[in-house]
Amino acid sequence: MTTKTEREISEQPEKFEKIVEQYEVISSDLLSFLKDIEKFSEIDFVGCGSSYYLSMGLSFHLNRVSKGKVISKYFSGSEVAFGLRNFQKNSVLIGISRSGESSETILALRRAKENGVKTCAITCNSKSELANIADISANLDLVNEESVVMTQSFTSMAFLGTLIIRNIFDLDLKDYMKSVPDISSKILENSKNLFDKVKPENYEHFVFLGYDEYFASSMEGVIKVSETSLTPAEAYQTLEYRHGPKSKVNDKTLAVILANDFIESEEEKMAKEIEQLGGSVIVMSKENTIIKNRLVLPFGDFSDWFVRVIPLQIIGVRKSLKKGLMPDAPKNLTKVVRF
Ligand code: F1P
Repeated sequence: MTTKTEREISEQPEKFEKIVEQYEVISSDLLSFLKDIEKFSEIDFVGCGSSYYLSMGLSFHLNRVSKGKVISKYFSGSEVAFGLRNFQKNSVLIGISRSGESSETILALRRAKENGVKTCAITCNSKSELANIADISANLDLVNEESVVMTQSFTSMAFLGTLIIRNIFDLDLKDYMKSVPDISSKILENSKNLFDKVKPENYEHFVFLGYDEYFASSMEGVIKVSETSLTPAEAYQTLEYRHGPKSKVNDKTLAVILANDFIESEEEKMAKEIEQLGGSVIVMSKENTIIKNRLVLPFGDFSDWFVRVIPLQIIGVRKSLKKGLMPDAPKNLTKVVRF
């Protein structure tokens, strides 16, 4: 019997196709608002849970693609909602929320508005309070996720946000739009083949490693595995792992390294270190690696950061089912956190 979570994971390529088809309409308001981006002092993102790591990934990508022209920060809903952060004059705060009803994210945007900050939203619910509060919102009502655990909503909002960021800086969208649905179908299939061999569900300790956007993907992997399978999982910048955390490596450790083009050779040395300590490693990268277990992708420039979350979603569900848990009914969690 396939769970809702498994179905929603498998539907991601077709959701990405729909986003490509409807991109002009969905993005037009937000795009025209952000187009002359240099006039803003900062473009920041805010969200909770998965939507916080989504905010992190989008912020890293905006800083990268703008080549320093734009300053972008990311915040959790609570740090803005309860006054730990100040607002910069002439900045924009973009709220990220599947439901559009998370109280901390809503409060964050309310505080921003009270301080004269322009507010935007990316949400899967155009009828939500967040969409209503924001000056401008980009709505993905085509994503109607039933599971508590965010999977296709995370990657769909990340894809839309990444498209808009790349569109603002006139990067080639045509090839990118065409490739993302295709590589996500391939990574679903390649993950199944690899995982039938590696059997991630037999491990007890998961480590996800990467930099920048790929660190955000790794953090999303941590909460996916934690929420669905109640199994220890942690994330670090790849080479940070050797500065202490590797002490926990054992033969039940499975590390997944989301390697990037710029320092992949160093990241592979980390992979070898983990294997020498008795752990197992999977490397996601553009090139074939010396590491036996790998998922090869056409990009290593961070533009595929949300696609790399898909194998981590699958690891969480496989582990959950192995433990006899229900991925559709994660322990202690609700679909929306309201107060
Ligand atoms: C944020 C969130 C989810 C989490 C759970 C509780 O929701 O933290 O990431 O999986 O569903 O809410 P949202 O603001 O994106 O709707």
